[in-house]
Amino acid sequence: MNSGAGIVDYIKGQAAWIERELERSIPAEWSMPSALREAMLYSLMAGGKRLRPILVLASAEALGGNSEDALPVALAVEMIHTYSLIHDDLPAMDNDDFRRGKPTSHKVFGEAMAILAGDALLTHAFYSVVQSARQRDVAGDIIADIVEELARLSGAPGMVGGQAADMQGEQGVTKLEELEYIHLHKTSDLVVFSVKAGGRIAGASREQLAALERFGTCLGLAFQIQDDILDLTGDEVKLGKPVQSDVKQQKVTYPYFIGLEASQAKVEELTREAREAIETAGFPAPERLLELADYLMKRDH
Ligand code: GRG
Repeated sequence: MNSGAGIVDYIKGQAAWIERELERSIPAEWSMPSALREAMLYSLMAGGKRLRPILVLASAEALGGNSEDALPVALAVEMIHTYSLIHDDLPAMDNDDFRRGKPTSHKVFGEAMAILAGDALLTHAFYSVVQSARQRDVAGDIIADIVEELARLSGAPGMVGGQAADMQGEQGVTKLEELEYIHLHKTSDLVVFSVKAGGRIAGASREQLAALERFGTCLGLAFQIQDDILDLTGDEVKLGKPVQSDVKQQKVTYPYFIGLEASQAKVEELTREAREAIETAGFPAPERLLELADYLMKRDH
């Protein structure tokens, strides 16, 4: 799909496909309270970069696989990401009123329904992955590996653990290693899942999966540091030292520890390392993955 397009058109095309499929991903014949369906769809369809599902598809393509076969897993990772955002925005966590330019789920549907919409998206993600084993030409043991990895990387040793560490860290992250732990789990783990799952669908070998894991880890960390940089660049920034000493007012981010310029250099270094993991692994069609890594490093939103 979109094989001749530039990377921006590729992203737009894949995001549009993903959005069409997300919109019809909750079976119309399933009986459920209409407010729950509405709340699930409200957040699923609220926009967003669709980075993780695009990575699933691009990774399958990189190994010569069929992106149609990877689609249910791509939708699943976006469902997990969306649930995490709904819960992250709740008063008990970040207490945000807006997400992607729209009122957050709990502002529109109330806290209880927002929690339930998140729960329902989490479980629906696993439904989507398993259903694909039945409907498409993907072997059951590959699906079992994907389900196992999705549970691990989105769960306690993965994204949820990263979020828990972040919550505890609000009392004061004092070391860069602590921040890196949070970033690696809160952000990188779903990116790692995405690229490995796409690879698994395309029949990746153990070595190819190891290359994808390295790629995803570096890319996820680079993405998060870039996010930290973009958070700051609107503010007054003093290069090379903590922007403010008061951690209650100043979010403890990568630039907080090493400054803006060193953070930018770190994003470039991680992107190089991510590229190298793929370039040395001899994938049949790595171009889109490599272009995505470069695109994310240069993004400004
Ligand atoms: C509540 C279990 C639980 C987890 C929450 C995703 C998350 C973990 C928190 C959101 C806050 C945040 C900045 C997390 C770091 C990961 C990240 C950069 C999320 C935003 O992802 P994007 O930029 O979002 O891909 P869009 O809106 O484009 O989908």
